[in-house]
Order: sequence, then C-alpha cells, then structure tokens
Amino acid sequence: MHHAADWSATKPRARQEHRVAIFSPGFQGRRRPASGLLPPGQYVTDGFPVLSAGPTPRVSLDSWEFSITTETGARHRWSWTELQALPREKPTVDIHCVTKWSKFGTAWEGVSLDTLLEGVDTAAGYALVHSYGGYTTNLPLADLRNGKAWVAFGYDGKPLTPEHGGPARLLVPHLYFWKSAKWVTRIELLTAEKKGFWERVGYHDYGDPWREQRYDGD
Ligand SMILES: Nc1nc2c(c(=O)[nH]1)N[C@H]1C(S)=C(S)[C@@H](COP(=O)(O)O)O[C@H]1N2
Ligand SMILES: [Mo]
Repeated sequence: MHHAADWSATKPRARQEHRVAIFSPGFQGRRRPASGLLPPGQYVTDGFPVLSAGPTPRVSLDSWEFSITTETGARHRWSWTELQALPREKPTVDIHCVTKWSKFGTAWEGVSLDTLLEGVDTAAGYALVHSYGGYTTNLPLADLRNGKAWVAFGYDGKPLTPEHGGPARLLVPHLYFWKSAKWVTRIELLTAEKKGFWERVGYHDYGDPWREQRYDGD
C-alpha cells in the first residue's frame, strides 16, 4: 500500500518516475538496478560512507524503545519485540547526502511509519525526530506518511550495523539523508515546527534533494 496517487499528480515527471521506480511492488525485497536519476549537484558512490555528528550510541535490545508522542501528550510506545512483531516492508531506495554523495539501490527492511501511525490520533503538522545520543531532525508529518518513511532495522539482508544507525534508524529517502535519523527512539508530533540539530545551524528546514534545498534560503 503506497498510495502513489496521493502525490504523483503534483510532481514533475522525472520525480514521478523516480518514485514509481522506488516503490514498484515487483521490486520489493530484492535489488533493482540503479534508477539512473541523480539530483542536481550530487555524484554516485558505491561505498556507504558513515556520517555521525558524535559517538555511536550502544543500545541493548532489552532496553531499546521507540515512541510516538502527540501534541496532546499521548504516548505510543514499542519495545524491540513489539516492533519486530509488526508487518515489515523491504524498500529499495536511492539515498542522497547533503555532502553530495548519492547511493543507488540501497536495500532496507523495516516497519512503515504508516503502520506505526495507524493508532495515533493527531492533528499535528510537524515532527521532531529524536535519537539515542541526542541528535534531532525535523520534518512535516506528511513526509512520514503514505509509504515514504520507515523505522529500518535491516540493511542488505542483515541487521543494521551500529555505525549506520542500528538497532534502528529512520529512513526517509525522498529528503536529504540527514533527515534519516540514526538510532531513532522517539518521534515528537507538534502543531508548530521545532528545528533539529542541523536545521538550527543553517541547513534547510525541508531538504528536498531534487530542489537542491541544502541550506536555509535555498
Ligand atoms: N543520530 C544521528 N543520525 C544521523 C546523523 C547523525 O550524526 N546522528 N547524521 C545524518 C547524516 S548527515 C547522514 S548523511 C546520514 C548518514 O548515515 P550513514 O552514516 O548510515 O551513511 O545519517 C543522518 N542521521
Ligand atoms: Mo549527510
């Protein structure tokens, strides 16, 4: 269920093709060739660089938890075991870092934010994502819905490694990769925008790689 029709009508043709390629059900769960579509100013890498603003937090699965808090103070919480019991998806997507590397065809496993938001009653328009270690990043709640975002715990058929955000990270591949918070633990839903770690020091609030929204004012 990816609700492609919700956004495709408003997007330029190149972006529409890109999204369709990403979410084509026939490619779920196995590698696909690179889309060949590179956002402006980016170059392709075959490696998988590690970019972390601080030390890698080590979180035991017994104490790990993920929660969504709403603007009314309600808190929805999942233990590791509860997260693992939810329906999984295997998105294969291209990722784009603001430092200009892009990686095509990355294969992940995780739980869709649509699944996690199913029982969450909210009128919030914004989300502030919190990680173990203190990293934060902000985005509109709409960008977490409709098949566009996951809490990912698998990469390339294996558990996600700590340096890439394991046990679990946010994956929001349609925005620059700094929005994909590693070691995610909470999503705070808000009626007014609060900026995250990079957004507060001059990076773009939204960060659309196709519009090259790297810095505030782009
Ligand atoms: N918690 C946390 N998440 C983070 C970061 C970070 O420093 N801390 N860096 C961001 C940036 S700038 C990028 S490009 C990607 C890098 O992910 P990777 O190290 O798996 O390539 O993670 C994003 N998520
Ligand atoms: Mo980045």
